[in-house]
Amino acid sequence: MVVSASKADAEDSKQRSEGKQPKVEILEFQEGVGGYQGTVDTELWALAPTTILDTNPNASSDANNDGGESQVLLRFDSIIGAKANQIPRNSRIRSARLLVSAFDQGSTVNLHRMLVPFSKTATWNSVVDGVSADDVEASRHKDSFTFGKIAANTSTVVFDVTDTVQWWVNGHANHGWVFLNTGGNGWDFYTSEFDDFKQRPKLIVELDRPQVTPEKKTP
Ligand SMILES: [Ca+2]
Ligand SMILES: [Ca+2]
Ligand SMILES: [Ca+2]
Repeated sequence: MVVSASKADAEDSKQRSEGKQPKVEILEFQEGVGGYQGTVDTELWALAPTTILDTNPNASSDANNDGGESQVLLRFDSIIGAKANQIPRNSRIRSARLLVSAFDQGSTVNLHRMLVPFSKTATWNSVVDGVSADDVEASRHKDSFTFGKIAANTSTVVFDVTDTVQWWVNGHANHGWVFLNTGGNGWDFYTSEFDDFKQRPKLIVELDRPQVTPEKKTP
């Protein structure tokens, strides 16, 4: 593993020195803005275990939402590819930030990378008792977390998701994230169905788009 990794690094830097200077670029993904459509976000609630909550304009993560846990799933589809407004494979991700517009103060919420697919119709039961951060359904590792205290009115909360976006660009499947609340004070934000486009979840990615031809696939 170490040998192949360092070999890949060597090839990478060789390619970079031979190629042109990479161009820094910023791509933004927000439902209904700039033609982007591909956000999937929904709440799973243990007390409404078969109810599809995808079309709600807001979602809550809460370890104790009236007696049952609420979790939020969020994914941006079609963000990686060869089109001009997509992140090309082999890009270097300088930074990736997930912004959500929160409107309710809550307990600390952790953001975990999802490891299995989910659909718009996901429910608490369809993913079998909600999502567990067990390295099977979602990563144990937290990408980022909230600090709980936000203003009572709407407030943008930023999550650093650089490592996860780089992981996807490197070839792993993008299954989005799950927001898991550590306590019983629900933390709510606006979803991609919210009327005001500006308050919908937004992914901002700063990247180096390689200007060289993609390297040959290794067998
Ligand atoms: Ca939704
Ligand atoms: Ca589960
Ligand atoms: Ca609250």
